[in-house]
Amino acid sequence: LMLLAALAAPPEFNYDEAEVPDYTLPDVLGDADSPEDWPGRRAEIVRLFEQHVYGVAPPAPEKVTFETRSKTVDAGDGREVEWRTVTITNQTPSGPFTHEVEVFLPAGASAKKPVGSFALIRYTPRSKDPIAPDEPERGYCPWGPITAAGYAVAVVYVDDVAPDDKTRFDSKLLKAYGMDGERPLDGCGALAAWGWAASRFVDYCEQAEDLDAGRVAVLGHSRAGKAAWWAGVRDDRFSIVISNNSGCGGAALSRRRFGETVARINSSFPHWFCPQFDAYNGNEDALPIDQHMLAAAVAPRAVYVASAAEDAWADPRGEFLSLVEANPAFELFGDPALRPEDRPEVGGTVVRGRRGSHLRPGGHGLERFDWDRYLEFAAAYWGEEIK
Ligand code: GTR
Repeated sequence: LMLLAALAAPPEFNYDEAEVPDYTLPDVLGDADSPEDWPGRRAEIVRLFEQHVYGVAPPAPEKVTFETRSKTVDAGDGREVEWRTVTITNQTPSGPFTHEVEVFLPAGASAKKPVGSFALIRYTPRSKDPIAPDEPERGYCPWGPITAAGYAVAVVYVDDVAPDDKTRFDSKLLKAYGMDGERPLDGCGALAAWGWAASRFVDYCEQAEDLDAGRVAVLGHSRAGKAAWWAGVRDDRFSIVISNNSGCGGAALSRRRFGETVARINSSFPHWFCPQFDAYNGNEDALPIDQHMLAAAVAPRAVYVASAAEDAWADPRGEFLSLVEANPAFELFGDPALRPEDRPEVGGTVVRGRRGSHLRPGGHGLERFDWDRYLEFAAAYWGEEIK
């Protein structure tokens, strides 16, 4: 499959490890050398990514309100699950702006026993591929097994926030904030706008009695994985940040130029990043950051990288190396180092302190195998037992 992909790809794409250029990564810690220094360094890293990669997202709304409607659905194993649609209304400079999240909650969730949750960023329009109340084992969102493990899952639809379309991505949220049209160099791209929407789900958890705002993991697949990787850094209320096959502009190191490159992603998806990111097309060594600094900026929270063995376009090795290169930040907090040779075999998992990773057999996707690993990692990190 790798060979086929290599043959099919135009020759400028490299799929040969031997052809990865030598590179030097920017330093993670800067002047920081203690946990006390870290928040300052973290803020610098966030600012660099806003300026050079993702752009500046709108601020958190001054006021946000929620309306919910619920149904009880059958998880297929005799359990009842609450299917709750949350309509989120944000007060913006141009008036109310609404978007929706769908949450599946285990029956035991209550004010006395609030549950942890997974915020799943979903870019496919709901109308095209709705999450169905009669499909508890749905591939990308198996809400049956997730709720059986005692967690909620929230599908954060972002098509109504920033459509995944270069001509319309700014027609909703960014328009509401007067950020549509010609963008400054650090103008907000679609990925950052999607992350903004995921943060509104944490706002909801902060006031919903049956969801624990201290235990929210953020994830997404592929382009939504890139959005989750950045959202989880910006908003430190997320407890666990998960990259599922996020590749270029997500977990993968840009300087490796393996599979998808900065130049390629900017030409295919000019609306995902800020205009300044174009300056690094074919010029990755000039980036003042690389994607490992996002893994680092999650510290001292938990971060997880999931790759798929046949997903060469996303550079599975480069995704794992981001976790490794985040060592200095995690070591500040007493975590053990992760080494390149700790990279899991196909089908394997590695967990070191607050960092975890697996290499799923097969290609690009968010599958049950991935979810089972996330449930295990979350339970271990949150100090719980899987029910
Ligand atoms: C591809 C893109 C990747 C990844 C993927 C996806 O076309 O090159 O960066 O985002 O789409 O989202 O499935």
